[in-house]
Amino acid sequence: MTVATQLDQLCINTLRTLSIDAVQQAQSGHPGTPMGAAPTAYCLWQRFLRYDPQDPNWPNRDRFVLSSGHASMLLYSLLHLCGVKAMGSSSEQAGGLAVTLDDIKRFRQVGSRCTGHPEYGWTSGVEATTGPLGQGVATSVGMAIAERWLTATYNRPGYDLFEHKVYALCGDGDMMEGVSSEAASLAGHLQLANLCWIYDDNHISIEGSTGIAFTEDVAARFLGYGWNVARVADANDLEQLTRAYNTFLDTRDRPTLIIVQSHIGYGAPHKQDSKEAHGEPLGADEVRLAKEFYGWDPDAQFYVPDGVPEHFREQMGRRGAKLRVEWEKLFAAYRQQYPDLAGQIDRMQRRDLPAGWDSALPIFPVDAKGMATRDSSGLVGQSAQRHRRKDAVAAGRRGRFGAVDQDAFELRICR
Ligand SMILES: Cc1ncc(C[n+]2csc(CCOP(=O)(O)OP(=O)(O)O)c2C)c(N)n1
Repeated sequence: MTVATQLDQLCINTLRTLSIDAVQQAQSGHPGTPMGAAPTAYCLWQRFLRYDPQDPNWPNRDRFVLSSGHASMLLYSLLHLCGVKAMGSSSEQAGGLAVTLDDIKRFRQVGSRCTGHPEYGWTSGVEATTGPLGQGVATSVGMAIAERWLTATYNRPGYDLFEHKVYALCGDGDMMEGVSSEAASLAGHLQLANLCWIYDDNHISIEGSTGIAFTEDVAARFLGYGWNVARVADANDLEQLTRAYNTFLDTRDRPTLIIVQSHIGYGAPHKQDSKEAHGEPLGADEVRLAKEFYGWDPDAQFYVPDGVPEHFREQMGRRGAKLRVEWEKLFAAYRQQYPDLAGQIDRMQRRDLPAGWDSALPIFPVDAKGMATRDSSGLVGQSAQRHRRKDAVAAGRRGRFGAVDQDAFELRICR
Protein backbone atom coordinates (compact mmCIF):
# COMPACT_ATOMS: atom_id res chain seq x y z
CA MET A 1 0.00 0.00 0.00
CA THR A 2 1.26 3.48 -0.85
CA VAL A 3 0.62 5.90 2.00
CA ALA A 4 -0.38 9.47 1.21
CA THR A 5 2.31 11.88 2.29
CA GLN A 6 2.41 15.60 3.04
CA LEU A 7 4.12 15.96 -0.30
CA ASP A 8 1.12 14.33 -2.00
CA GLN A 9 -1.13 16.85 -0.28
CA LEU A 10 1.14 19.72 -1.31
CA CYS A 11 0.97 18.58 -4.95
CA ILE A 12 -2.84 18.29 -4.81
CA ASN A 13 -3.17 21.75 -3.29
CA THR A 14 -0.84 23.19 -5.94
CA LEU A 15 -3.15 21.80 -8.64
CA ARG A 16 -6.03 23.50 -6.81
CA THR A 17 -4.41 26.89 -6.22
CA LEU A 18 -2.99 27.21 -9.75
CA SER A 19 -6.51 26.57 -11.09
CA ILE A 20 -8.08 29.04 -8.63
CA ASP A 21 -5.54 31.77 -9.46
CA ALA A 22 -5.81 31.32 -13.23
CA VAL A 23 -9.61 31.63 -13.18
CA GLN A 24 -9.47 34.56 -10.79
CA GLN A 25 -6.93 36.39 -12.96
CA ALA A 26 -8.90 35.72 -16.16
CA GLN A 27 -12.14 36.68 -14.40
CA SER A 28 -13.61 33.76 -16.27
CA GLY A 29 -13.64 29.98 -16.01
CA HIS A 30 -14.55 27.07 -13.76
CA PRO A 31 -12.57 26.69 -10.53
CA GLY A 32 -14.83 24.27 -8.64
CA THR A 33 -14.19 20.98 -10.39
CA PRO A 34 -10.39 21.34 -10.44
CA MET A 35 -10.62 21.94 -6.66
CA GLY A 36 -12.87 18.92 -6.06
CA ALA A 37 -11.34 16.48 -8.52
CA ALA A 38 -7.66 17.35 -7.96
CA PRO A 39 -6.94 14.26 -5.78
CA THR A 40 -8.76 11.98 -8.25
CA ALA A 41 -6.60 13.22 -11.12
CA TYR A 42 -3.46 13.37 -8.99
CA CYS A 43 -3.78 9.76 -7.86
CA LEU A 44 -4.25 8.58 -11.44
CA TRP A 45 -1.37 10.55 -12.90
CA GLN A 46 1.07 10.05 -10.10
CA ARG A 47 0.43 6.40 -9.27
CA PHE A 48 -0.93 4.79 -12.42
CA LEU A 49 -0.62 6.64 -15.71
CA ARG A 50 2.00 5.08 -18.00
CA TYR A 51 3.14 8.32 -19.53
CA ASP A 52 6.50 9.93 -20.13
CA PRO A 53 6.33 13.74 -19.89
CA GLN A 54 9.54 13.87 -21.97
CA ASP A 55 7.72 12.26 -24.91
CA PRO A 56 3.98 12.92 -24.78
CA ASN A 57 3.54 11.31 -28.23
CA TRP A 58 5.03 7.94 -27.28
CA PRO A 59 2.65 5.57 -29.13
CA ASN A 60 2.02 3.17 -26.25
CA ARG A 61 1.30 5.85 -23.61
CA ASP A 62 -1.89 5.69 -21.59
CA ARG A 63 -4.39 8.32 -22.73
CA PHE A 64 -6.11 10.74 -20.38
CA VAL A 65 -9.13 12.65 -21.67
CA LEU A 66 -10.62 15.48 -19.63
CA SER A 67 -14.22 15.17 -20.74
CA SER A 68 -15.25 17.93 -18.32
CA GLY A 69 -13.51 20.36 -20.67
CA HIS A 70 -14.75 23.37 -18.72
CA ALA A 71 -12.45 22.23 -15.89
CA SER A 72 -9.49 22.68 -18.25
CA MET A 73 -7.30 24.32 -15.60
CA LEU A 74 -7.02 20.94 -13.89
CA LEU A 75 -5.39 19.50 -17.01
CA TYR A 76 -3.16 22.51 -17.62
CA SER A 77 -1.96 22.42 -14.01
CA LEU A 78 -1.12 18.72 -14.38
CA LEU A 79 0.72 19.27 -17.66
CA HIS A 80 2.70 22.10 -16.12
CA LEU A 81 3.62 20.38 -12.86
CA CYS A 82 4.51 17.10 -14.58
CA GLY A 83 6.83 18.99 -16.93
CA VAL A 84 5.20 17.69 -20.12
CA LYS A 85 7.30 18.74 -23.10
CA ALA A 86 6.01 20.72 -26.07
CA MET A 87 6.00 18.68 -29.28
CA GLY A 88 6.04 19.82 -32.90
CA SER A 89 3.43 18.80 -35.45
CA SER A 90 5.50 15.81 -36.66
CA SER A 91 6.10 14.41 -33.18
CA GLU A 92 9.52 16.01 -32.80
CA GLN A 93 10.44 17.86 -29.61
CA ALA A 94 9.69 21.54 -30.03
CA GLY A 95 11.65 22.49 -26.92
CA GLY A 96 10.25 23.96 -23.71
CA LEU A 97 7.19 23.02 -21.75
CA ALA A 98 3.77 22.28 -23.22
CA VAL A 99 2.30 24.63 -20.61
CA THR A 100 4.43 27.29 -18.93
CA LEU A 101 3.53 29.19 -15.79
CA ASP A 102 3.15 32.20 -18.04
CA ASP A 103 0.54 30.31 -20.12
CA ILE A 104 -1.34 29.61 -16.88
CA LYS A 105 -1.16 33.28 -15.86
CA ARG A 106 -2.64 34.09 -19.27
CA PHE A 107 -5.44 31.50 -19.09
CA ARG A 108 -8.16 32.24 -21.65
CA GLN A 109 -6.08 34.99 -23.32
CA VAL A 110 -5.19 35.02 -27.03
CA GLY A 111 -2.02 33.06 -27.74
CA SER A 112 -1.93 31.19 -24.42
CA ARG A 113 -1.66 27.38 -24.56
CA CYS A 114 -4.29 27.48 -21.82
CA THR A 115 -7.44 27.99 -23.84
CA GLY A 116 -10.81 27.97 -22.12
CA HIS A 117 -11.34 24.34 -23.09
CA PRO A 118 -8.63 21.83 -24.05
CA GLU A 119 -7.73 21.95 -27.75
CA TYR A 120 -6.13 18.93 -29.38
CA GLY A 121 -3.19 19.99 -31.58
CA TRP A 122 -2.79 23.33 -29.84
CA THR A 123 -1.45 22.20 -26.47
CA SER A 124 0.87 19.18 -26.30
CA GLY A 125 -0.46 16.59 -23.89
CA VAL A 126 -4.10 17.36 -24.66
CA GLU A 127 -5.35 14.09 -26.15
CA ALA A 128 -8.78 15.27 -27.30
CA THR A 129 -10.64 18.53 -27.80
CA THR A 130 -13.38 18.69 -25.19
CA GLY A 131 -16.01 21.11 -24.01
CA PRO A 132 -19.26 19.95 -25.57
CA LEU A 133 -20.37 17.65 -22.77
CA GLY A 134 -20.30 13.96 -23.66
CA GLN A 135 -17.81 14.47 -26.46
CA GLY A 136 -14.70 13.55 -24.47
CA VAL A 137 -16.08 10.31 -23.07
CA ALA A 138 -17.47 9.34 -26.47
CA THR A 139 -14.08 10.05 -28.06
CA SER A 140 -12.42 7.90 -25.41
CA VAL A 141 -14.44 4.91 -26.63
CA GLY A 142 -13.02 5.45 -30.13
CA MET A 143 -9.54 5.68 -28.63
CA ALA A 144 -10.05 2.41 -26.75
CA ILE A 145 -11.24 0.73 -29.98
CA ALA A 146 -8.14 2.15 -31.71
CA GLU A 147 -5.93 0.54 -29.05
CA ARG A 148 -7.64 -2.81 -29.65
CA TRP A 149 -7.05 -2.38 -33.39
CA LEU A 150 -3.37 -1.55 -32.88
CA THR A 151 -3.02 -4.61 -30.66
CA ALA A 152 -4.71 -6.92 -33.16
CA THR A 153 -2.83 -5.50 -36.13
CA TYR A 154 0.71 -5.01 -34.83
CA ASN A 155 1.37 -7.13 -31.76
CA ARG A 156 3.28 -10.31 -32.49
CA PRO A 157 4.44 -13.17 -30.21
CA GLY A 158 7.00 -11.66 -27.82
CA TYR A 159 6.13 -8.17 -29.00
CA ASP A 160 3.31 -6.61 -26.99
CA LEU A 161 3.90 -3.26 -28.61
CA PHE A 162 0.48 -1.91 -27.77
CA GLU A 163 -1.21 -2.43 -24.43
CA HIS A 164 -2.22 1.00 -23.21
CA LYS A 165 -5.28 2.14 -21.26
CA VAL A 166 -7.68 4.99 -21.93
CA TYR A 167 -8.96 7.06 -18.98
CA ALA A 168 -11.63 9.77 -19.18
CA LEU A 169 -12.62 12.09 -16.35
CA CYS A 170 -16.21 13.25 -16.65
CA GLY A 171 -19.00 14.90 -14.69
CA ASP A 172 -22.76 14.99 -14.31
CA GLY A 173 -23.13 16.92 -17.57
CA ASP A 174 -21.37 14.15 -19.50
CA MET A 175 -23.60 11.58 -17.91
CA MET A 176 -26.72 13.50 -18.93
CA GLU A 177 -25.79 13.67 -22.61
CA GLY A 178 -27.21 11.06 -25.02
CA VAL A 179 -23.94 10.62 -26.87
CA SER A 180 -22.19 9.29 -23.76
CA SER A 181 -24.93 6.67 -23.32
CA GLU A 182 -24.59 5.45 -26.90
CA ALA A 183 -20.81 5.30 -26.61
CA ALA A 184 -20.98 3.54 -23.24
CA SER A 185 -23.37 0.97 -24.64
CA LEU A 186 -20.96 0.20 -27.50
CA ALA A 187 -18.00 0.02 -25.11
CA GLY A 188 -19.91 -2.52 -22.99
CA HIS A 189 -20.84 -4.54 -26.06
CA LEU A 190 -17.23 -4.61 -27.24
CA GLN A 191 -16.03 -5.44 -23.72
CA LEU A 192 -13.41 -2.71 -23.85
CA ALA A 193 -11.50 -3.63 -20.71
CA ASN A 194 -8.86 -1.05 -21.61
CA LEU A 195 -11.31 1.78 -20.92
CA CYS A 196 -11.93 3.53 -17.61
CA TRP A 197 -14.33 6.42 -17.07
CA ILE A 198 -14.01 8.33 -13.83
CA TYR A 199 -17.24 10.08 -12.91
CA ASP A 200 -16.73 13.08 -10.65
CA ASP A 201 -20.05 12.79 -8.84
CA ASN A 202 -20.26 16.16 -7.05
CA HIS A 203 -24.06 16.61 -7.23
CA ILE A 204 -23.71 20.11 -8.66
CA SER A 205 -24.19 21.20 -12.23
CA ILE A 206 -24.56 24.57 -13.94
CA GLU A 207 -28.07 25.28 -12.58
CA GLY A 208 -27.51 24.01 -9.06
CA SER A 209 -28.14 20.63 -7.43
CA THR A 210 -28.43 17.66 -9.77
CA GLY A 211 -31.52 16.84 -7.70
CA ILE A 212 -33.38 19.33 -9.90
CA ALA A 213 -33.11 17.25 -13.06
CA PHE A 214 -30.81 14.24 -12.78
CA THR A 215 -31.78 11.55 -10.29
CA GLU A 216 -31.25 8.35 -12.25
CA ASP A 217 -29.17 5.50 -10.85
CA VAL A 218 -26.02 5.88 -12.95
CA ALA A 219 -24.38 2.75 -11.50
CA ALA A 220 -27.40 0.62 -12.40
CA ARG A 221 -27.40 2.02 -15.93
CA PHE A 222 -23.73 1.16 -16.47
CA LEU A 223 -24.18 -2.31 -14.98
CA GLY A 224 -26.91 -2.71 -17.58
CA TYR A 225 -24.42 -1.75 -20.30
CA GLY A 226 -22.14 -4.55 -19.09
CA TRP A 227 -19.61 -2.33 -17.31
CA ASN A 228 -17.82 -2.95 -14.07
CA VAL A 229 -18.73 -0.24 -11.53
CA ALA A 230 -16.54 0.82 -8.60
CA ARG A 231 -17.27 3.51 -6.02
CA VAL A 232 -15.07 5.91 -4.10
CA ALA A 233 -16.92 7.54 -1.21
CA ASP A 234 -14.41 10.35 -0.67
CA ALA A 235 -12.34 11.96 -3.41
CA ASN A 236 -9.83 13.11 -0.80
CA ASP A 237 -8.95 9.54 0.13
CA LEU A 238 -6.02 8.49 -2.06
CA GLU A 239 -6.12 4.92 -0.79
CA GLN A 240 -9.75 4.42 -1.83
CA LEU A 241 -8.91 5.91 -5.21
CA THR A 242 -5.90 3.62 -5.53
CA ARG A 243 -8.06 0.56 -4.82
CA ALA A 244 -10.57 1.66 -7.44
CA TYR A 245 -7.90 2.15 -10.12
CA ASN A 246 -6.47 -1.26 -9.26
CA THR A 247 -9.93 -2.76 -9.65
CA PHE A 248 -9.99 -1.33 -13.16
CA LEU A 249 -6.58 -2.78 -13.97
CA ASP A 250 -7.65 -6.20 -12.63
CA THR A 251 -10.82 -6.27 -14.73
CA ARG A 252 -10.13 -8.06 -18.00
CA ASP A 253 -13.53 -8.47 -19.60
CA ARG A 254 -15.41 -5.15 -19.29
CA PRO A 255 -14.88 -1.42 -19.20
CA THR A 256 -14.89 0.20 -15.76
CA LEU A 257 -16.78 3.18 -14.38
CA ILE A 258 -15.40 4.64 -11.15
CA ILE A 259 -17.93 6.85 -9.39
CA VAL A 260 -16.14 9.30 -7.13
CA GLN A 261 -18.04 11.38 -4.57
CA SER A 262 -16.44 14.81 -4.39
CA HIS A 263 -17.16 18.37 -3.33
CA ILE A 264 -17.15 21.03 -6.02
CA GLY A 265 -15.13 24.02 -4.82
CA TYR A 266 -13.59 21.93 -2.03
CA GLY A 267 -12.10 24.20 0.64
CA ALA A 268 -13.90 27.44 -0.29
CA PRO A 269 -16.00 28.09 2.85
CA HIS A 270 -18.89 29.96 1.20
CA LYS A 271 -18.87 28.33 -2.24
CA GLN A 272 -18.12 24.64 -1.72
CA ASP A 273 -21.02 22.44 -2.93
CA SER A 274 -22.66 25.36 -4.73
CA LYS A 275 -23.30 26.20 -8.38
CA GLU A 276 -21.33 29.42 -7.84
CA ALA A 277 -18.19 27.28 -7.63
CA HIS A 278 -19.03 25.73 -10.99
CA GLY A 279 -18.64 28.56 -13.44
CA GLU A 280 -17.34 31.80 -11.95
CA PRO A 281 -14.18 33.01 -10.22
CA LEU A 282 -14.26 32.52 -6.46
CA GLY A 283 -13.67 36.24 -5.77
CA ALA A 284 -10.65 37.71 -4.01
CA ASP A 285 -11.91 37.16 -0.44
CA GLU A 286 -12.98 33.57 -1.05
CA VAL A 287 -9.68 32.82 -2.78
CA ARG A 288 -7.83 33.91 0.37
CA LEU A 289 -10.10 31.84 2.61
CA ALA A 290 -9.70 28.73 0.45
CA LYS A 291 -5.94 29.11 0.47
CA GLU A 292 -5.97 29.45 4.25
CA PHE A 293 -8.03 26.24 4.43
CA TYR A 294 -5.30 24.46 2.42
CA GLY A 295 -2.62 25.88 4.74
CA TRP A 296 -1.41 28.11 1.90
CA ASP A 297 -0.07 31.63 2.09
CA PRO A 298 -3.19 33.66 1.14
CA ASP A 299 -1.00 36.31 -0.54
CA ALA A 300 0.86 33.80 -2.73
CA GLN A 301 -0.35 33.66 -6.32
CA PHE A 302 0.58 31.12 -8.99
CA TYR A 303 2.83 29.62 -6.35
CA VAL A 304 4.59 26.32 -7.04
CA PRO A 305 6.28 25.17 -3.82
CA ASP A 306 9.75 23.62 -3.95
CA GLY A 307 9.55 19.88 -4.26
CA VAL A 308 6.25 19.70 -6.15
CA PRO A 309 7.53 19.38 -9.75
CA GLU A 310 10.33 17.19 -8.40
CA HIS A 311 7.80 14.83 -6.77
CA PHE A 312 5.94 14.42 -10.06
CA ARG A 313 9.27 13.81 -11.80
CA GLU A 314 10.33 11.23 -9.24
CA GLN A 315 7.14 9.17 -9.46
CA MET A 316 5.15 9.48 -12.68
CA GLY A 317 8.11 10.85 -14.64
CA ARG A 318 10.54 8.14 -13.61
CA ARG A 319 7.99 5.35 -14.15
CA GLY A 320 6.99 6.69 -17.57
CA ALA A 321 10.56 7.22 -18.77
CA LYS A 322 11.53 3.66 -17.82
CA LEU A 323 8.54 2.21 -19.66
CA ARG A 324 9.14 4.33 -22.73
CA VAL A 325 12.84 3.43 -22.93
CA GLU A 326 12.00 -0.28 -22.58
CA TRP A 327 9.41 0.14 -25.34
CA GLU A 328 11.94 1.82 -27.64
CA LYS A 329 14.24 -1.20 -27.23
CA LEU A 330 11.38 -3.59 -27.96
CA PHE A 331 10.41 -1.58 -31.01
CA ALA A 332 14.00 -1.60 -32.31
CA ALA A 333 14.02 -5.41 -32.18
CA TYR A 334 10.54 -5.51 -33.75
CA ARG A 335 11.79 -3.29 -36.57
CA GLN A 336 14.48 -5.87 -37.39
CA GLN A 337 11.94 -8.66 -37.59
CA TYR A 338 8.95 -6.80 -39.06
CA PRO A 339 10.31 -3.84 -41.02
CA ASP A 340 7.09 -3.30 -42.99
CA LEU A 341 4.89 -3.20 -39.92
CA ALA A 342 7.36 -0.94 -38.10
CA GLY A 343 7.30 1.36 -41.12
CA GLN A 344 3.51 1.55 -40.90
CA ILE A 345 3.75 2.53 -37.23
CA ASP A 346 6.36 5.21 -38.07
CA ARG A 347 4.06 6.52 -40.76
CA MET A 348 1.10 6.75 -38.41
CA GLN A 349 3.26 8.66 -35.93
CA ARG A 350 4.12 11.14 -38.67
CA ARG A 351 0.43 11.20 -39.65
CA ASP A 352 1.27 10.30 -43.26
CA LEU A 353 -1.08 8.23 -45.38
CA PRO A 354 0.21 5.11 -47.20
CA ALA A 355 1.37 5.75 -50.77
CA GLY A 356 -1.51 5.16 -53.19
CA TRP A 357 -4.11 5.20 -50.41
CA ASP A 358 -6.66 6.67 -52.83
CA SER A 359 -5.97 4.36 -55.78
CA ALA A 360 -8.85 2.03 -54.92
CA LEU A 361 -11.43 4.76 -54.47
CA PRO A 362 -14.34 4.37 -56.88
CA ILE A 363 -15.20 7.25 -59.18
CA PHE A 364 -18.77 8.48 -59.19
CA PRO A 365 -19.76 10.03 -62.51
CA VAL A 366 -22.30 12.82 -62.40
CA ASP A 367 -25.67 11.18 -62.08
CA ALA A 368 -28.89 13.01 -62.88
CA LYS A 369 -30.88 11.01 -60.35
CA GLY A 370 -28.22 11.32 -57.68
CA MET A 371 -26.91 8.62 -55.37
CA ALA A 372 -27.63 8.64 -51.63
CA THR A 373 -24.43 9.41 -49.76
CA ARG A 374 -24.98 6.37 -47.53
CA ASP A 375 -24.74 4.25 -50.70
CA SER A 376 -21.65 5.99 -52.08
CA SER A 377 -19.91 5.90 -48.70
CA GLY A 378 -20.78 2.19 -48.46
CA LEU A 379 -19.08 1.58 -51.82
CA VAL A 380 -16.01 3.52 -50.72
CA GLY A 381 -15.85 1.47 -47.52
CA GLN A 382 -16.17 -1.82 -49.42
CA SER A 383 -13.43 -0.91 -51.87
CA ALA A 384 -11.13 0.08 -49.01
CA GLN A 385 -11.84 -3.26 -47.35
CA ARG A 386 -11.09 -5.18 -50.57
CA HIS A 387 -7.85 -3.24 -50.84
CA ARG A 388 -6.82 -4.12 -47.27
CA ARG A 389 -7.74 -7.75 -47.79
CA LYS A 390 -5.62 -7.90 -50.95
CA ASP A 391 -2.67 -6.44 -49.02
CA ALA A 392 -3.11 -8.87 -46.16
CA VAL A 393 -3.35 -11.87 -48.50
CA ALA A 394 -0.24 -10.63 -50.31
CA ALA A 395 1.53 -10.48 -46.94
CA GLY A 396 0.37 -14.08 -46.24
CA ARG A 397 -1.27 -13.20 -42.93
CA ARG A 398 -4.06 -15.46 -41.74
CA GLY A 399 -6.21 -15.05 -38.65
CA ARG A 400 -7.68 -17.67 -36.34
CA PHE A 401 -11.00 -17.67 -38.18
CA GLY A 402 -9.28 -18.84 -41.35
CA ALA A 403 -9.71 -15.40 -42.83
CA VAL A 404 -7.04 -12.77 -43.17
CA ASP A 405 -6.09 -10.93 -40.00
CA GLN A 406 -8.15 -7.90 -40.73
CA ASP A 407 -11.31 -9.97 -41.01
CA ALA A 408 -10.46 -11.85 -37.84
CA PHE A 409 -10.16 -8.58 -36.03
CA GLU A 410 -13.44 -7.32 -37.40
CA LEU A 411 -15.17 -10.55 -36.33
CA ARG A 412 -13.72 -10.33 -32.86
CA ILE A 413 -14.67 -6.74 -32.39
CA CYS A 414 -18.18 -7.23 -33.78
CA ARG A 415 -18.90 -10.21 -31.56
C1 LIG B 1 -23.49 19.72 -24.85
C2 LIG B 1 -23.27 20.86 -23.89
N1 LIG B 1 -24.31 21.51 -23.37
C3 LIG B 1 -24.12 22.52 -22.51
C4 LIG B 1 -22.85 22.92 -22.17
C5 LIG B 1 -22.62 24.08 -21.21
N2 LIG B 1 -22.10 23.60 -19.94
C6 LIG B 1 -20.81 23.70 -19.63
S1 LIG B 1 -20.43 23.02 -18.14
C7 LIG B 1 -22.05 22.62 -17.88
C8 LIG B 1 -22.48 21.90 -16.64
C9 LIG B 1 -21.65 20.70 -16.37
O1 LIG B 1 -22.00 20.17 -15.14
P1 LIG B 1 -21.08 19.08 -14.47
O2 LIG B 1 -20.69 18.08 -15.46
O3 LIG B 1 -21.79 18.61 -13.25
O4 LIG B 1 -19.78 19.89 -14.10
P2 LIG B 1 -19.39 20.48 -12.67
O5 LIG B 1 -20.52 21.38 -12.23
O6 LIG B 1 -19.21 19.34 -11.77
O7 LIG B 1 -18.13 21.25 -12.95
C10 LIG B 1 -22.85 22.99 -18.95
C11 LIG B 1 -24.31 22.76 -19.04
C12 LIG B 1 -21.78 22.22 -22.76
N3 LIG B 1 -20.52 22.50 -22.46
N4 LIG B 1 -22.01 21.19 -23.60
